[in-house]
Amino acid sequence: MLVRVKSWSTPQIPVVAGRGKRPTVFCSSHRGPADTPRKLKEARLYVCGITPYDATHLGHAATYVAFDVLQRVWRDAGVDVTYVQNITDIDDPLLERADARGVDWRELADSQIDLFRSDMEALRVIPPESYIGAVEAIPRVVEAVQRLLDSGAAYTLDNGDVYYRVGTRIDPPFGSASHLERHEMLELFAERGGDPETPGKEDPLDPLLWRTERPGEPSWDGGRLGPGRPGWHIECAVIAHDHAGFPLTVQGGGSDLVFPHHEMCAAHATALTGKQFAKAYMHVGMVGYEGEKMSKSKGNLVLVSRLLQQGEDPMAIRAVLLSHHYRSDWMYTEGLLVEARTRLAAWRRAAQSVTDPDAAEELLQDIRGNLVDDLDTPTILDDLDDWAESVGAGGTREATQLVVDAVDALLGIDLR
Ligand code: 5CA
Ligand code: ZN
Repeated sequence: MLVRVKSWSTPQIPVVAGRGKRPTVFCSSHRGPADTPRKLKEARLYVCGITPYDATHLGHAATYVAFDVLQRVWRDAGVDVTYVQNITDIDDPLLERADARGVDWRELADSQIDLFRSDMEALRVIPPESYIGAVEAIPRVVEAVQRLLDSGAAYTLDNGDVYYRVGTRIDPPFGSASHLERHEMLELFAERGGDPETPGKEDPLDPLLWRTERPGEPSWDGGRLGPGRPGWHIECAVIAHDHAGFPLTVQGGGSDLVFPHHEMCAAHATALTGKQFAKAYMHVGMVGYEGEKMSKSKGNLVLVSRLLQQGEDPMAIRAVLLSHHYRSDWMYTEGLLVEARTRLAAWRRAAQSVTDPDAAEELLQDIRGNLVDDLDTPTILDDLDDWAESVGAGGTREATQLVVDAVDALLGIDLR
């Protein structure tokens, strides 16, 4: 089969002297520190990828840069990382947008995936080893849906659409990823792509697994399911299973995916394999603009590609993103970019100067220490400001190089 989707090229990552510790990250499911093994050697990281229309806005970029930092910190601690990301290259919102623009959905998806890849490259995000489109995963999704039907975890409506039974007995049980009350689940389900009102469903929360062919919509061979196309959550469950394996060390994405997406992925995964889906869930706060969550549906977007076109330095964009803790919600303003440019210029000037070796060593420990503590990048950027003010009084170029390498390897900010 032709593999249509390629990831992007890997940035150079300098080796930094010594070794960092494994990070303690906040797990949204435990609502506290994730209980990853202290001696973790291999990590499986799955981060929910884009639905390719109107990408890449700064909210997407914040999410992928946050997990990029996680990956860098793991690598610095000697952890071997398997990183998988999907592309939701077939789904209702993509088809609706293509229709509205009067373009072919495949062309829309391809052009947006291209933009996303070049944006990620510019931001120096380490690419996933497996970058998998929903479309290429369809044969595996069909097998999985068929198995869920055969085991009684799914049912077919009169029109042929297949739904997952959220009441299926699984361990860990449905609800244990998000810990939400049923009324909260119902509200979020309706808001975020679910269809509580569809007649014939056993439970309003049951999510779609396979949508049978409709006139004018693309469809694929579904074997005994009949022609159709996959639901959203089963896509990520299957891709994560096939390319990373369960349990994932971390399942990641923006906080808009806590429910229903990650809860349903977990349910599908456990119903299919008997295994826990993920040991920990990490969710990045929502980036907003002009008073609202930045989202494709609202259209209040600041696109990375547009900033780059206007000549913006990608490292300044990265500095804006890292100046907020990954878990906090924040509003983007142009002022943040102006501030980031000034800081970056100061760090670059400092990178041309000499640093006291003890101060450099201390800063390296400080960077590592703050990263280990749930990726506290804002504190590190403040400490870099202090470093930039203190250089030049004496010291060596080698000491400066140590700082430059650490900032590059651990934060992905290139000061050259
Ligand atoms: N394709 C699905 C995931 S399988 C999806 O949510 N696509 S997306 O294009 O809408 O979003 C891509 C990623 O960016 C997701 O992890 C999402 O949670 C995150 N994201 C979307 N909007 C924002 C935002 N405003 N701030 C931070 N992260 C965001
Ligand atoms: Zn996903």
